[in-house]
Formats: sequence, structure tokens, C-alpha cells
Amino acid sequence: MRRTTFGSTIVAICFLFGMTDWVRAQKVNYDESKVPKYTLPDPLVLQNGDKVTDARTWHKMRRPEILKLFQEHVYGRSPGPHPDMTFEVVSKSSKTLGGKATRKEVDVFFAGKKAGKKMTILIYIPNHARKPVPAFLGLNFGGNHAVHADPEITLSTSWMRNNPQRGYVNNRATEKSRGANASRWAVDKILERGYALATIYYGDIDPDYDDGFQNGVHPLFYKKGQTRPAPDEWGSIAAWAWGLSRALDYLETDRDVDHKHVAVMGHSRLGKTALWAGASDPRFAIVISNNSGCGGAALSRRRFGETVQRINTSFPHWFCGNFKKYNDNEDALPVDQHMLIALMAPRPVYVASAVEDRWADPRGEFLSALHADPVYRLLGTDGLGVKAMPKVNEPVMTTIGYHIRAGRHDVTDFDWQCYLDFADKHFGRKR
Ligand code: GTR
Repeated sequence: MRRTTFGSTIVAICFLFGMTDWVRAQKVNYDESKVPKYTLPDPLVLQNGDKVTDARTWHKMRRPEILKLFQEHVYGRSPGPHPDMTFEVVSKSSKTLGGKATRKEVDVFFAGKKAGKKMTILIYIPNHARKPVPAFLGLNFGGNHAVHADPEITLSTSWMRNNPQRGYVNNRATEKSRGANASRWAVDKILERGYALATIYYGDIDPDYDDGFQNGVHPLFYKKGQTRPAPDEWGSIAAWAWGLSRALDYLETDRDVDHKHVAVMGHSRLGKTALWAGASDPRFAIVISNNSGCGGAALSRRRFGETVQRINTSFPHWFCGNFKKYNDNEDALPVDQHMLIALMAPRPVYVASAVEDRWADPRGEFLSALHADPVYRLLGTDGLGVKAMPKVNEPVMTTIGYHIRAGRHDVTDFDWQCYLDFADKHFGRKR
């Protein structure tokens, strides 16, 4: 009798959640003792087996090798800018936020056509600071109007994931969503500290759902007869990162912004994106990963929290087709994520974790930073200044920065405080 009840409970659970999801959910590992033994590929050994012992060999041979491996096996190759791309400043107000800032909105027409695909960059520039100013650049989740309650930010008309409580209905943003993500963007603090903030809704570049790569920027670059990216061509993360590079193309033309001092920052899937943007575009002077987890800063081989199989199943459009070969097969990957961090070297890079964000594997994020250290040292920097995970809320600010803060998967004022201090330090700014 008891057995029957147990059996029917299992059947009911399987029915409710779907058999495969239920089985998969049982397999998520949060137990450090169950992390499998693994050997990481050595970032300082060339594919032909030779050791890399000088900066020149790193820059000329090993770095290009690693970049290519990430393009082929993880994120996919992206094109350069479209030759017809244009920018248009569509609004400018020099007295916003109580007179503290100048706000600009800039449309980027990816292929030059006004009726075609575009993204809108929202830029706040501190009025008190001497121009050009350094900047933070990051993609946002809820539309530009969600980063601050400022009523004059243009309400996004792009496709949005529904969330009626926050003001997203019928896949569109409503007035209610103004400032919905303000707690994640310390706009006032960033401006006070003399930095500009530039941000773009990531869905302007590619809406975040699997539609076979029809409604984002991918089709602008299909060859004749091509209907989707090849297995080694860009997925959505690479497309979002490509959009960040196009924003930097614009910033290079904006006299208020010091485009040589732009820190690219992102949270979660957009943290993965910030890392890939920084790896593939060396113009980014600082790269910041906030809680980026699997496919971001976390080592794939640890299979702790979210795994390669899990991420490729939930989000089949994020990575390139080839990445699926590594589902439940992480040891076959020719790279791991410490090599992604190493691609930033010698530029400052910051990896941030949160204690409760176990899905993103905080220890795996730290270990990537640690195992990138030999590359940073070879290039003459101080690398990561610690060998073990620091205490909670105690940031490490060497050329590789790291912190694990209290709390959940999120971006907080504490995180921004650290990023601003890190940027001040590495941009040589005194307070
Ligand atoms: C989760 C995903 C994570 C992370 C997160 C986010 O569902 O599993 O890898 O990217 O979304 O972006 O908020």
C-alpha cells in the first residue's frame, strides 16, 4: 500500500514537471566532495606542446590559439561591423537628474537602414567632470528605461519577457516598468564618481529566445542561401557581445567619453557576454563579470550547479552549435573558463560571486581567476593577489579582481562600490 502511494507520487511529480526536467533536477550537484577530478588545459602550453615562457609568444601564438578555440567550440565566430552601420543622436538633454548629468540616446542602425535593425544606447555623462570621462558600458535586461526612474528615458518598444508585476505585458514594456531594475544600476554613484554610464537593452541586438536566429542581428550577415549560423558561428551571447563592440564603435566618436577607458560590465548571462566582449575586443580597458556562472567565469569541468548540458538544454541559442558536443562531456573541451579570463591579460578583469548564488558556482568562478594568474604574471602584472578564496565582502583589487559578497544572485551597491574602486585604481584616478 505504502509503496503504491510512493510510486504514484513519483508518477505525479514526473507528470507535473516533465520527466526529463525532474530527472535532471535530481542531478544538480551542490556538494563539493562530489566535484569530479579534472585536469585543466594549461593556458601556457601551445597546442604543439611547447611551453609559453615569454610575453611575445603569448601575444603572437598562444592567445590567438585560445581565442580561436573559444570561437569554434564555445561562443561562435562573429563578423565585424556592417560596412553601412550608422549612428544618430536621437535625444540630448544637458540638465537631467537634477542638473547632475547630460543624457543622450543614440540609435545604432546596424546595417545603415533606418527601417532596419537598430539598438538604442542610453548615455549619462556627469556634468561636473572634465571631459572626456571614463565610462562603464553594460547591457541591461529590462530596457533602458528600467535602469533609472528618469521619466524622460524613451520607453523601449522591443520584445520583452512578460512580467506583469514589473510592468511587462504582451511582451512589451509599459510605463510601470520605468526604473524596474534601478537597484542594479548605481547611476547616481557612478556619475558622482566622474564616470559616464552607457547601456543598451540586450534584446535590441537579439531577443532572448530560441527562434532559429531570425529576429536578431544574425540574418544581416547570412551568406546567400544561409538560414542560420553554422556550428562554429555566433550564438546569442556572441551577438550581444558584438553589440557591445558596436557601442564602443559609437563611443569612439563621442567627444564626451574617453573611449580608451571603458569598462565593460555585465550580470549573469550578460556577465558571460561582458567576458566574451572583453576577450574578443581588446579595446575594452577593464572587464567585469558579475555572477556570470556557467559559460562565464565558472570552470565547466567542475560540473557544480549549472552544467554545460543544463545550459545548452535550457538556452539552446546562447552558445554556438559545437558547444553541444560537450554536454556531459566537459573533459573533452579544448579550453576551460580560466582561459577566457586569461584572454583579457594584461588588462584588469574583475570576477564577482555571491554566497547564495550556488547555481553559478562561486568557487568555480574564483578558480578561473586563480588559474588565469600565471598568464597575468608572465605579462608582468601582479595577477590575482591571493591563493585562496577571500572572506565574504573582502574584495581583492590586484590586476585580477575578485570578491564574494553576502547575498543572492544580483547586482548590488556593494558590487558597484567595488567596481568603481577597481576602475579608479587601474585608471589611475585619485579620489
Ligand atoms: C539562469 C541561467 C544562468 C544565468 C541566469 C541569468 O537561468 O541558468 O546561466 O545566466 O539565468 O542570466 O539570469
